[in-house]
Amino acid sequence: MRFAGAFTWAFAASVLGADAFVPSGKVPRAFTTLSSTTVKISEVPTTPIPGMKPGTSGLRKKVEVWQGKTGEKYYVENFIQSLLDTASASNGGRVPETIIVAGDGRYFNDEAIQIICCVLAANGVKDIRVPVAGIMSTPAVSAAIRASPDIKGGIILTASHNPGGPGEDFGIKYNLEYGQPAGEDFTDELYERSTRIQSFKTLEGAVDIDLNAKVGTQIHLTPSSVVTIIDPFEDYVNVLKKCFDFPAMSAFGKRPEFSLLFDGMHGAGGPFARRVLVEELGLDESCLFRCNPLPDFGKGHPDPNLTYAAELVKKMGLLPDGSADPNVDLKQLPTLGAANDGDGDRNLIAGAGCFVTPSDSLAIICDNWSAIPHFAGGPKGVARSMPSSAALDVVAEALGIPCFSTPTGWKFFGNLMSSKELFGKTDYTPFLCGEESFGTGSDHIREKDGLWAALAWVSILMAANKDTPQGQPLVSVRDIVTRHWAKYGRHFYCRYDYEGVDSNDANSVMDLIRSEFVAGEIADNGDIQLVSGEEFSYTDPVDFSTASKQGLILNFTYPNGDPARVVFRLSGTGSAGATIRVYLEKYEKDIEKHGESAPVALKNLANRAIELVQLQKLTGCDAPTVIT
Ligand code: VG1
Ligand code: CO
Repeated sequence: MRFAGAFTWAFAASVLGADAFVPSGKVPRAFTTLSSTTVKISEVPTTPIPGMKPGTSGLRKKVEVWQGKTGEKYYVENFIQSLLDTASASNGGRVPETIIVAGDGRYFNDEAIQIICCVLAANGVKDIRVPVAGIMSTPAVSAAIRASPDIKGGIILTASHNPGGPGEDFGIKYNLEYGQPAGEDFTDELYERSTRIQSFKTLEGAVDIDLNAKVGTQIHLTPSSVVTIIDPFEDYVNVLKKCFDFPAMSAFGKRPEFSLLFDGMHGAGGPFARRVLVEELGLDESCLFRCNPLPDFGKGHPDPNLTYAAELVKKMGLLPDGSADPNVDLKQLPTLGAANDGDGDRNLIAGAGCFVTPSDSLAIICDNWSAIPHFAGGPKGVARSMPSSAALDVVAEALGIPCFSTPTGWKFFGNLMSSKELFGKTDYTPFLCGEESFGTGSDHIREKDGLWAALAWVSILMAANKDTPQGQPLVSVRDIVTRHWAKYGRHFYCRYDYEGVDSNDANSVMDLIRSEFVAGEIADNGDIQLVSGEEFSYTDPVDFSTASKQGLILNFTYPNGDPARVVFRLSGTGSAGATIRVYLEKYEKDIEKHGESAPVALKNLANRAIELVQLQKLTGCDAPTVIT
C-alpha cells in the first residue's frame, strides 16, 4: 500500500477551519525528521492513456478519471511521470531538484499529493515542499516559487473554477521556475510523452506523509528525497506587502464608513484572505464569507461571476444581471465586495449596488495606478486577453504606454512580464494585465491574483477618499466607475456561455463562422451590420512563438455608426463536452446612456450574432447557461 494511513480530505477541511492557520512566524518550527518504513523504488509498467492534453490552464478531468475508477489505472502516475520527464528534458536531462506540490483542497487533493510525492521521490526529486494541509492558492504557489531560487517548478492540484467533489472535476497545473504557468511548448511535449509512456517510477511500501505536521517537519521518503512541510503564507504575504501600503490600508479599514465582504467560495483563497484582511489589516472577522476550504466547495460552483457568486451578488444589492436592485438601501451594504474562485486566482469586484465588470476593473486599476505603490511611476506596459473589452486600451492610450492583446490564458502574459528579466529585452514592468474571465494581476507574481485585485480596489477607494471627512459618506465604487465611464466612455460588455454542448455541434458553429464570415464574402445589410470577420492568432512579441485559432471575431456597426464586436471561442478548461463562449462588446460615448444594464444594452447584438452563426439550430441550445 503506497500511502497506508494517509491523511484524508475530511481532516484537511477541519484543519482549515476557523483557527487552523496560525500566522507564519508564530508557528513553532518543528524540524522533526520522520522516516517512512522500508520503501523501495519500483518501475511499474504502464500503457499510454489518451486525452492527457492540458488546455487553457492545466489538465482537467472528472475526479473518477484521476482516481483510476473509469478503467484507466495509474492516471495520476502517468501524467506526473510525463510531466517530470518533460521538466527534466528542459533541464538538460536532469530531474528538477526542488518542486512544490500544493492544491486547492478539493476532493482527492490529499490522496493525489501522496501519489505525486511518491512518483517525484522515486524519480530522484530531492526536495519536495508541501504546504500545511496540502492547501495553497495558485497565486501563493507562484509567489513561493519566485521567492526561492531553489524551487524549479510547482505542481498545483486544482480544476480552478470548476466544481469539486465526487462526480466533479480535479485537475493539475504546472508552473515553471519563475512562477509562470507552463507554456504550450511544455504542455505539448508533456502530451506527446503521455502518448508513448511505458512505465513510471514510484515507491513501494508504507509511505505516509502527515500533511498536518508542523511547518518545518521533514519526512524522508528515500535516503535522498525529503518532503518538507512549509508555511503557505509567508512568501505571498511578503509580496503583497511590497505591492500595497498595509499600514495605510489598515487605518482606512478602521473607518466606520468602510466595510468589506470577501467571499472565498470555500476555495483555497479563503485562508489567505483571513491572513491578510483579518490578521494583517485588522478587519473584523465578519468580513469573511465562506473562507473555509471545503473539498466540494459546499456543493457550489467556485466561479466568481454573476451566476455562481449569486449570494455575494445579492448581498451587494445587485440583481442577477448585475444591475442595482432598486428595492435595497445601498447605505446598509458593504462598501466593497470581492470573491475568489477555487484556487484563489480569480476575482469578482462589486460595490454597493454596482457590479464592476472585470474588463472595467482592469481599466480602472490602470487609470488609478497612483493609488497602488507597486505601480510607482506608472505601469510601463499593460495587456489583456483578446476577448476582454477595449476599456484598458483607451486608458493605455491616454497614458501613452503599450497595450498588448494576447490569447486567452495567463501563460501568454508571462513573457511580457519577464521580457527584461529573462530575455534582456524591453522592460514592461511594472506591468498590469487581466482577462474578462475575472482574472486580474501584475508582475508581482506570474499568475492572476484574486486577493491582489481586492486589495487594489481597497487602495483605489482609500485614495479616492483621502479628503473625505470622517463621518461623511465615502466616494463609492459606483462613483469611481461612473466617473471612469464619463471620462473614457463605456465599453458595454457581457459574456454568454453555452455549457455542456456536444463537441461536434460546437465545432460546426466555429466552422460555419470560419467558412462564411472569415473566409467568405460578407454582404450584410442587417440593422446591426456585420462588417468583417477574422480569426485571432498571436505572435509573442518577446520570443516570437505563435498561437493560432485563438478566437473568431465578428465586427459590427450600429446604424448610428457605433462599433461593436462579438467573439466566439471554445473553452479550454472543461472536463467533458464543449462550452461555447460568446463575448459581446459595444462602445458608448454618450454619458446619458451609461446607466443601462449591460445585458439589456447588448441584447440586440447578441440576438443578431447568435442568429447569424445559427447557434440554436446547430447546437439545440435555446439559451446560455451563464450570462456574466
Ligand atoms: C478560462 C478563461 C480564461 C482563464 C482560464 C483559466 O479559460 O476564459 O480567461 O485564463 O479559464 O482560469 P477557457 O479556455 O475555459 O475560456 V482558472 O482560474 O480556471 O485557472
Ligand atoms: Co482559478
